[in-house]
Amino acid sequence: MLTFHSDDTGRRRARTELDEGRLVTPYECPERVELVLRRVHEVSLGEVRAPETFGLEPVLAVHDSGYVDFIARCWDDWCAAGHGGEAIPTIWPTRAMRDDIIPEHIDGRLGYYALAAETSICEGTFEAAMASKDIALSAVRHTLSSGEPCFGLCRPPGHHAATDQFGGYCFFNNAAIAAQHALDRGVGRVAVLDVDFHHGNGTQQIFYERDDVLFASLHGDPRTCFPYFLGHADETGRERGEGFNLNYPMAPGTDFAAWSLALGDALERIRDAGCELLVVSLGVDAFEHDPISAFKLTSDDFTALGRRLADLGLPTTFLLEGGYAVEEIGINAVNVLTGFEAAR
Ligand code: Q9C
Ligand code: ZN
Repeated sequence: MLTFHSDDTGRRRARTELDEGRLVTPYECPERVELVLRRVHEVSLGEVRAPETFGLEPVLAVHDSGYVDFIARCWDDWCAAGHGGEAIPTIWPTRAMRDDIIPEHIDGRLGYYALAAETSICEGTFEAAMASKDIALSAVRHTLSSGEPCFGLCRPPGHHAATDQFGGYCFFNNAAIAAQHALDRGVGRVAVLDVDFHHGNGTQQIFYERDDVLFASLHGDPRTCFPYFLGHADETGRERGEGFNLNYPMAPGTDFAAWSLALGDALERIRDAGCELLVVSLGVDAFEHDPISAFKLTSDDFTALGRRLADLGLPTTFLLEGGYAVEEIGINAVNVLTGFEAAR
């Protein structure tokens, strides 16, 4: 299987993440990509190629232009304001305030465009996010042109990024950008299957009123898990999108036996919907030893997941999302890919 990778993903090297009341070294770190890449080589998965560059047009197809502009300028504006640390939001347009006037000051803009406070913006963040979406676009283009599966070693991840919000370590929604690109190139319907431990709130929001993308997400129940405010089972889509959003929230402690029942249901619905392309939001933080997640999947379960995905028989693009057990991230992500290859 072909892998797309770029060293530019390493241009985001944040020093801070607000975690449990302390500033810690971010879980979402450049080493994640290095270790997955090492594993790709170890198992001889296949060729590793640099992405093409696609510019902002495919980003603007799913994100708000004011938001994209904010991500591009945030770091410079933060520095120009004389702020010494990394950019962390401290105020939001909450229920008791107005959200119809976008502030001018960077502190206000940061809160307007942020969905959470753990994702510090630092030098190189925009450049890394650009590389990440170029990887996703290159991967999906390869799948479309060849019919072959492809792996996009995306970083930063994307599935929490909404039309006009960043957070949960995500800036541009790589899977949504790739899915939209496929639609724009003539694919009739795309399935985005999100197996990351966390609900893909951004992908859900972007496609919520549409029937050309079927979004299915298996995740920790938002009653107790990030992102807390989206991902319940009764969110099934709106208007023509009704029935094209499928959430499978599961309790902390869920193991592969229970998780794979939800997977089976999602795969059946993807099959029934007549999707022509599968984009997998491949987070591997459902792993039993992930430091910030609560499911109990083993490394072998990820191989089994890959085999199950191959059963669909669809052209498939895998895009890396989360996964923070740095020791095992390469094994777990690549196990999905080798399981898929072995079964197709
Ligand atoms: N104490 C992805 O997996 N909450 N994002 C972290 C740590 C944010 C995860 C809390 C988790 C975001 C792409
Ligand atoms: Zn996650």
